[in-house]
Amino acid sequence: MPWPQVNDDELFDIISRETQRQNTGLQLIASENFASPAVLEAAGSPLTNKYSEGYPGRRYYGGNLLIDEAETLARERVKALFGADHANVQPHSGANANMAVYLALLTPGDKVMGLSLDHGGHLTHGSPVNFSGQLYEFVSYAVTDSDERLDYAQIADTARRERPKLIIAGATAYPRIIDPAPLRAIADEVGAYFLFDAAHIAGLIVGGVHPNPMPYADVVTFTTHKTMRGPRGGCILCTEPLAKDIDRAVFPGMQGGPLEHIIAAKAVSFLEASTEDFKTYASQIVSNSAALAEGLANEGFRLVSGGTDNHLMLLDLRPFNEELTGKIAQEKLDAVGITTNKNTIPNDPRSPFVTSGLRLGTPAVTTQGMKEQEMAQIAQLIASTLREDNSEDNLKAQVADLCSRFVPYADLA
Ligand code: DSN
Repeated sequence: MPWPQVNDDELFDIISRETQRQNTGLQLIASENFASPAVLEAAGSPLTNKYSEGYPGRRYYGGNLLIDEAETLARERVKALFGADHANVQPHSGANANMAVYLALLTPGDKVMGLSLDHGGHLTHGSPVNFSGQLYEFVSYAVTDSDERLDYAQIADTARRERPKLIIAGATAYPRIIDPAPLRAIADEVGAYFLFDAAHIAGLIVGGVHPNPMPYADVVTFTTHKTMRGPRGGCILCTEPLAKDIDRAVFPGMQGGPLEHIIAAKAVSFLEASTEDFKTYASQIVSNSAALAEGLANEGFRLVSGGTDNHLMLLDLRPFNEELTGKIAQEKLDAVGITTNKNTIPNDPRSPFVTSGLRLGTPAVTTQGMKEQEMAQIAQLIASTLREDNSEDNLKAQVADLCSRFVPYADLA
């Protein structure tokens, strides 16, 4: 086989160093995880070579018999996980999934309600710098000033006043359970569609620790790489009457050839998510999150909304140190091998590039096998790093020592 005779040492060295970084540091970004070796294998398979525009049984190219089998497997598995009528597994990302839903259900200019970005929502829920905020008339709802949680009565009032065509639930930085039942009732009352964006919590839903929105929502979107622990990508689930419109919106509406290697990897992750082990995993994510939050509260951080009942928490850094911004905290933690992200908190006086908050999540460390005991240690390491009461070298060594007992990709190192 006349493969190119070049050794791309330059690029593979970068991959090797990134794998090493993931193996040796603490990955606390709430939207990240470690995909299993089987997921990585499918994602790196020759399915990447195939063009398959269309859907199983209706493709624009020949040679898709086996691709059809793989995509059908992915669709059937995810439908069973959520009890959905219909699944589209082709969206390349969560943003694409949401874009396809808007294309299917809305006309530009239509009114939509979503959680505002600076209260924990997502760019595609109407941010003015995103297509969503530019093409549709978004009306934002917010968390309350008193308890920093969603207030369904307040959302209902806004919906009655604004009469949106679509109500979106879901968030990227909201540490509490989102109850789909009252949102369905609100949507019914005002005659709106109801989209639940489960990007962050899909794995918690499938693992049985958060309510399944599928029986309530017209459409559920999610990403496959967060708590779901699959490859990077998106997915749309919907009721039967919307199936054709959703499929048409994804292809040919906004995407061309699907990434069938990634769809195969999604199928693998959906099988993994159907096991009893995954239920244990999902429940441990939440227990770890609670333990980490408690440890951090004991160290003097304020938890937005007072705590967490999912995989993430949002720290208000100001009570710990008035001068400490999210940006500085992220940089200090990076320096010792603890990866986090700065995040605005509700009503943050600082800009999104600086912030007064830090977002932390436990999906990745839970995949590694860490438990409550390790969460207590991580809370101390974070506090010590940000208090600067220990040398950077010493903290780095403690992080490395902890991670050496829970290496995710020992075979890839
Ligand atoms: N970037 C994702 C997150 O970190 O939550 C949202 O798209």
